[in-house]
Amino acid sequence: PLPGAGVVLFTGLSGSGKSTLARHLRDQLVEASDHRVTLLDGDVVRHHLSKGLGFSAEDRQTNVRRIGWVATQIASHGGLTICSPIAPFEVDRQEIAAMCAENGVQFLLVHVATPLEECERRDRKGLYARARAGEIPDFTGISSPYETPAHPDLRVDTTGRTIEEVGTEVWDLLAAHGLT
Ligand code: GGZ
Repeated sequence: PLPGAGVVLFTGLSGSGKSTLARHLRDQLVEASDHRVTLLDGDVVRHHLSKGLGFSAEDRQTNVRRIGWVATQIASHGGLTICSPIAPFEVDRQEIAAMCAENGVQFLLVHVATPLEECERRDRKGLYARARAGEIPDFTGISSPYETPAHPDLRVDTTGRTIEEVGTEVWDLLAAHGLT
């Protein structure tokens, strides 16, 4: 595998802290070593790469596999890609791992395991309240499943912790795999 190349996938519920952790990691990597880092955040991806897709199981699968494919392409040419979709299904996460393996690309899975109660308490965008009210169908954790990753490379819960604290654990994981 190319040194410093890889795919880091943050998976977790809406409001778990995935995007914040992903951005924090990107900033740290750029600052530390000017890594060629690409951030594929859930929100941004859905405005570009996956525009028009919804939240049915099939559309999520398409979304997550597209992210995985792009991330693997970038990494196979020496880049480091950080992705932060919810990626609620084990089979899709495994598909990304398989794509990486086929291309000789390092893959790290980080489960941002902030519990539903905490994500719902934060409800930064008011989406949980709307989902509870039945205004958003197929909402992850409420009316659509989230399959807990069985063997992530790292599991972190952001409840009561700062991004810097949790970020250190993520950084150490990447460092241990030669990605910093
Ligand atoms: C889950 C939804 C939904 C439904 C809109 N279920 O917290 P956010 O707002 O900013 O991030 C969530 C984002 C999830 O998109 P992903 O592409 O990451 O999902 S997946 O990996 O499952 O394809 C949330 C918002 O979109 N959102 N409707 N029904 N999240």
